[in-house]
Amino acid sequence: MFICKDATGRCVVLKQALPYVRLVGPEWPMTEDRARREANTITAHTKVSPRHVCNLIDFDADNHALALEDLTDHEVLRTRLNDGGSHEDIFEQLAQYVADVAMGTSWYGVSEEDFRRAAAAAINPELCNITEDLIFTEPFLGGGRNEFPDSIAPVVDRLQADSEWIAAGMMMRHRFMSTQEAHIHGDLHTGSVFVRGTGAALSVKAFDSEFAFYGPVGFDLGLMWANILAAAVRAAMLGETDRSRRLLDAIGSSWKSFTARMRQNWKNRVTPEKYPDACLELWLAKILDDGLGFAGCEATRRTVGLAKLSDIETVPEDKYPTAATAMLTLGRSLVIDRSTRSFASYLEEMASTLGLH
Ligand code: SR1
Repeated sequence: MFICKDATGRCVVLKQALPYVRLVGPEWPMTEDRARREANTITAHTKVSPRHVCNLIDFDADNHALALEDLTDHEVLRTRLNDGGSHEDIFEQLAQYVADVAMGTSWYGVSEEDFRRAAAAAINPELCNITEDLIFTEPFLGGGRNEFPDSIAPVVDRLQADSEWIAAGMMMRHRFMSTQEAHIHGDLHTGSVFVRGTGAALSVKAFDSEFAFYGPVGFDLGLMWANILAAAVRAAMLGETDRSRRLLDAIGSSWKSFTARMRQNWKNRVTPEKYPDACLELWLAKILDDGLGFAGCEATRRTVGLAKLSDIETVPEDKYPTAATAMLTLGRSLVIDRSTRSFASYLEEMASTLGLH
């Protein structure tokens, strides 16, 4: 990333894809074509959700570089949450972004032929492969890049000996790999969102969409929910019980915001003669089921796998085992029990696990 300013103070941010995974280094080579895929995603998302996307100013294909809108007056959402800042309306707005992308890039938002062409152009095998390994394979089956302290090893060992949980996780993996609903962001955690201000001045912008592809809409919601959960766990560990409760409430209110926006967007579907209103309700039920399951996978992965969360990693040392165990216990419930449980019961379980009653 390069922040480039001219003498008058005008600024663009240049983001260049390296030929390897930045988090790990040159020993993990990675296609630079991910820059082009990210540029395409920003262009597609800007069409349907201009308010919630970091704008693309230009793309240099030869150098795999994006010129992006200057958002240096924003902060990363995770940083704000870790510092105890306001989350009011942020997740509700992110849910609107997910809904606008879900409807605007799906079979319902474009012609079937256009959908197929766009989905083919957005294929992202290498980055999907990272997600499949890091979120769906290694945390469930063990090994790979997993790493966690001895203090939680007994909990992880128990999970990885739990055949019911493993089977349910592998079904989430399969769902991720085989579902082509819309051009999803693909990595919508709180480190992929810039925010500025509060109230009427709030600005919320998703960025870093290099993992985007045509996949299950519930994946974006699920990642967001697991990351809200991590922020709530952190707040509870710091003794901020009211704040923790309000963060958990944001999971419920983001779902409300998502469904309200989907119902609004549904009125503009391109082929209403094919899709009666009942189709939307069935789709929403599927998205919720997926979202909860993916949230469970993300909660687990961010606790035992590569790319952990500062929310959890930086709680006071004596609270870490409780925080990590809460992520793992709730992660397990979200993955295995969905067919027999209501959304409300999950929110209840999260609150009681964090001692918020
Ligand atoms: C190797 S990249 C590790 C993680 O960082 C990204 O933000 C994705 O979540 C990915 O899984």
